[in-house]
Amino acid sequence: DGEVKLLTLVIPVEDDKRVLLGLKKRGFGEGYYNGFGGKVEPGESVSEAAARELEEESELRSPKLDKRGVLTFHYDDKPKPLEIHVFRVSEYEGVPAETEEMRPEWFAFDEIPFQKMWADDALWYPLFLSGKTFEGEFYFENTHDLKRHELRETTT
Ligand code: 6U4
Ligand code: NA
Ligand code: NA
Repeated sequence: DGEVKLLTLVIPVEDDKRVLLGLKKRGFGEGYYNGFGGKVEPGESVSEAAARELEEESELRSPKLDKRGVLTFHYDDKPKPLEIHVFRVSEYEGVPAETEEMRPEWFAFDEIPFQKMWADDALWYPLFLSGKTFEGEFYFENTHDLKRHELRETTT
């Protein structure tokens, strides 16, 4: 067990115009729109975990997950920070389907429902959508209140 908990977040992008988000139906972040993802399991690489969670939660399969950023979240009510690896997917097979965890929906880049998402998303999605790579740290209180953050673009 490391000092952080590793998670993945996969955001399908279509024609550089729309993103596929899912309304999370259960668990951590229930009620928020988010990308698809979850915990990295023992024996899995981060990108294997990302591909598995994308398929489990949206029924899409992708041969190409493009790592765009690493975000570290400090929650005052969780023992370890969450280190979330963010991937962009622009090639995939399948049709998005509702699963036990997520109800998928396409959003135009300028209609992303940030008021129904984690507070950090409005800060880093602009970098993600413009094709940049990035890293950041976010500090939350009471699970949902973003108190401070650092965010920077990285060079690939
Ligand atoms: P179970 O219920 O064990 O199957 P699992 O699918 O492994 O869970 P889950 O759904 O709890 O994991 O993972 C949380 C998801 O929420 C990951 O994709 C990361 C994402 N997430 C957590 N905090 C976030 C935040 N502040 N901003 C964000 N995504 C966040 O955009
Ligand atoms: Na999940
Ligand atoms: Na999981």
